[in-house]
Amino acid sequence: EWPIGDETTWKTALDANDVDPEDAQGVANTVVHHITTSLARQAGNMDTLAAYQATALSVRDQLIKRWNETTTYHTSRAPKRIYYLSIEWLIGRSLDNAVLNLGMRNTYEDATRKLGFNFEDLLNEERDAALGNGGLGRLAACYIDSMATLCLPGWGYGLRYNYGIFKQLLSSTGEQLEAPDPWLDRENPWEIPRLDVAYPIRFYGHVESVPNSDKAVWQGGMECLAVAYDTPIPGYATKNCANIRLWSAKPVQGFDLNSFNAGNYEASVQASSEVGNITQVLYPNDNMYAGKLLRLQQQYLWTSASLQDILRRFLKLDKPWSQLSDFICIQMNDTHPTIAIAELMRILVDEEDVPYDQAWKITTKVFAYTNHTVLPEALEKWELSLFEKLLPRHLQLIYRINYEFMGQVAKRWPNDMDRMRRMSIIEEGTPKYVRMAHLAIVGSFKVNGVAELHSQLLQSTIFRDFVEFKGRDFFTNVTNGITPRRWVLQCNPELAELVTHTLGSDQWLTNAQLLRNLLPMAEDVNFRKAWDVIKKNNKRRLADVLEEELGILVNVDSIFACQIKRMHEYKRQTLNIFAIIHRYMQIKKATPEERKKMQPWTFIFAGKAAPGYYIAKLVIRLIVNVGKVINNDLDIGDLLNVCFIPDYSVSIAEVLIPAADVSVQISTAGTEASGTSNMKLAINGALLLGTVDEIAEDAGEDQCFMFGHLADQVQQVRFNNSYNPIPLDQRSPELAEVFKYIESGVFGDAHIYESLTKTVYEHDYYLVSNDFGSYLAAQKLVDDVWANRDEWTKKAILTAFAMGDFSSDRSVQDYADGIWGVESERVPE
Ligand code: 8GP
Repeated sequence: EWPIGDETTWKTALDANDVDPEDAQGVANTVVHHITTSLARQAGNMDTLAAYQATALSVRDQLIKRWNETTTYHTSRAPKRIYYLSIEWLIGRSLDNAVLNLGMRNTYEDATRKLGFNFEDLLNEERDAALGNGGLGRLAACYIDSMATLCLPGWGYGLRYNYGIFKQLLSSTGEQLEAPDPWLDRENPWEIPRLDVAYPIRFYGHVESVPNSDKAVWQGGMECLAVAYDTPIPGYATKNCANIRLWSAKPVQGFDLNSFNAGNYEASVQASSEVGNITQVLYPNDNMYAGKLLRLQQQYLWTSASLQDILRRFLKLDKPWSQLSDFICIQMNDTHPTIAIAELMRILVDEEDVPYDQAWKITTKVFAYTNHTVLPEALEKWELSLFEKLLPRHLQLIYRINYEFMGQVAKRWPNDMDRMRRMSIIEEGTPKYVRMAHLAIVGSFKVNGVAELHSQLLQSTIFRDFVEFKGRDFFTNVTNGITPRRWVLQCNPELAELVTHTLGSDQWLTNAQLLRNLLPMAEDVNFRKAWDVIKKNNKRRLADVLEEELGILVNVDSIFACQIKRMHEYKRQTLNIFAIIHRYMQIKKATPEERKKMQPWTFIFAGKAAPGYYIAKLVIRLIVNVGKVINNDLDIGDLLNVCFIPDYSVSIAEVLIPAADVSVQISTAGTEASGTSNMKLAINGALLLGTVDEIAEDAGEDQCFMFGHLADQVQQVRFNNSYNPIPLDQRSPELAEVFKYIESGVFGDAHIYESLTKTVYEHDYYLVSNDFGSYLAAQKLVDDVWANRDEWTKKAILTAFAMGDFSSDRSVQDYADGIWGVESERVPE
């Protein structure tokens, strides 16, 4: 029975709407339709921005149809669903990716050309959705692409920040300046506001216990709403479309009625703008915990709204709570959503009348936690007093969780007070803290690291006690991955075409292991030629950008060595820039004959420093100023260039990565959980110059240039640096020379860099001096191989085509099989 109105009218209208534009004319029709309706423009009055917007809206129509079909299909099938909770989604641009995944790239290109526009120009009108800092946020974006492509019934949940990661500007003296990124100013064609999907969120207030029960009543404080905005994510070669639901904070009412009545109009408006603050801005820290109240508000608003949404969907199934984990799994991307564990307990116990013990059984079958770092400064721990003020009921529940947990620990290890102190969710001391990683472990059924070595280190260091408590099987590894759709097909179309042509099909895009079939092509002269042409084209494209944007002319026949990632001491951009200075000194000293034998390099850096991270910002300043001297030194010809590309973003990465010859991955051994730029660079044929890296196993150590102390040596070296220090000129005479050169003022006032060099002169926690000599030696090996370009190309091909394991499809399938227990639900054609 048709619910409302006349059935024939409805069905005819639905059918009429259901036409998929199949050819360029059909697509052009939809674009023009949006120009004249959605944009309210005269057809003749168009610029590229308007053309981009109309094109995006036309693509969005396609996505929404698929989104609807997927939702309807999954609702009818009622499968187990996976929800991926990530506080960051570093999506980048969507238009190119969407038309590629829809298989409509050519049609859209044709259609817009016929309408008088160059498709590339339209693509460049789009602003990046930069709702993330770095690896963790981009990982979430790759994973949702894979979830859609693998047809998994899954959604992502996050926050709709009005301001994404800051724009990085450089002052004339090379200092990083931060400007806001109001990415929504131009409207975001990819989002669907769901103003009807809104959940109440409470902060502060007080708790009243209910006698003779586990329950409590949390009331008062401040209430606001979390409103949903959806971003459809199309899978590749499937109708399935996943969703990222982002929450925006809104006041419950437009104004506070009390102040309104009192005639205090200003105060009433102010109250609502305070609420709006919650989702205003992304915190710009990467691998560094800041402990701000607003951040905890963000975390709670996001996880509470997501849980309410997830449970509402579950409740429609009419199943008992005991079956919750048969229908849902929640993956926590780091500890940021860990408060969800206490929130689920609160909902079950306080609102759904589930007894505490039963609620705990249900809760601990639902959550899984991914750890992304062993760095202690990145582990979240909230000051207890702040936590208690904002979320009083949650703290009570955490106390109870911890009480029961400590009881179990005491039972296994009686009188081991030290162990209890180490493992407790509450860190004793002044002040006290709530340790989110401990809560995440205690409340989850599975915990994983993001690379083999990282997962091992987790178990042998920061989570060691928990391994003894939970057993080895509780901890697992899921090595990170990247989507070959964006990171080959979209960013390197010529390489993608070569691969598809040689393999005779594009199936490698959904089964990246097929790339291995191309390994023998390393021996094929013609293939190598084709490969070199593509690399050269990509290098030219980047060189044009460097000339246009930075005014730096680079030698496209030089080795393009890219270190593109957040600025961080552990990532050791320092090691790289010091080695560049060393190279410059060598060139300056060399005779013309010797110079002829030297290989030309172009070092490319890009990355943001957290605004409050003084040393990281100083490193940027040094790189920029070294670049100025070297790039302007006519004497050295084109043997060396140094570029710092400001405002690194997903879009800039898409230009840099296909052009790289060398992938610089030189963080202190054991500090980088996984790294993902390494995977993108390798699959595009850059050779790995690095300390430990899991991809070296697949590529083969022969293909890579590895150097430096290993993870298990780091502690000892650190100890020696601090307690049995040897003067720098003995630890590394080369580095001591470099420092003297800096101190001589060649790169500007030497005092500026004192606090940076001091970190090395003194404790050198990151082993810059200890690894310097072997880093130089590894670069020498790079020089030698570059001198034999045929050998180089072979290595590049062998590296790229061994990268199948690092597809995010493999990672996500590992999660689905090993942790989530969800299966593919492909929407029928
Ligand atoms: C990063 C890790 O540093 C990197 O090794 C790993 O590949 C990546 O996560 C994905 O697993 N960590 C972060 O991006 C991070 O801690 N971000 C903070 C802002 C939360």
